[in-house]
Amino acid sequence: MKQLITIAFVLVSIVSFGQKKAETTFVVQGLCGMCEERIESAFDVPGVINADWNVETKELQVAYKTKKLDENKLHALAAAAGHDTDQVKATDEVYAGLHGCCKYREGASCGDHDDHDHDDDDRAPQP
Ligand SMILES: [Cu+2]
Repeated sequence: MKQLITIAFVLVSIVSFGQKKAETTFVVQGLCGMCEERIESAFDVPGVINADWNVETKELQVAYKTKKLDENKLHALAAAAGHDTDQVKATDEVYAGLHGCCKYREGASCGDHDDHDHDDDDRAPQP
């Protein structure tokens, strides 16, 4: 019985020791599937466990290791890719490099029409 308690205690310690992860959700401006890909690949860095941006709500959900990253850095990652967050704005230079239909500041719209020609979801080679 005593042994069992010891084992349980050790397990709890291991679990809480491993909990150097955190999850956060914040708003990242963007418009379409291209934005989603751009935003999520911006979070393809060491320390990020998972990043998921929702085109409808503009909310980015990030699971990250607190040892490597903090919330400020996460906001900076989105801004570096050209997407404003509620805390950090992208520089005009980076923003200018976005695809025309991704210019969220001007209220551009990508998804509203069916014939948009940047359907790179499957990364098919362009002729
Ligand atoms: Cu876009």
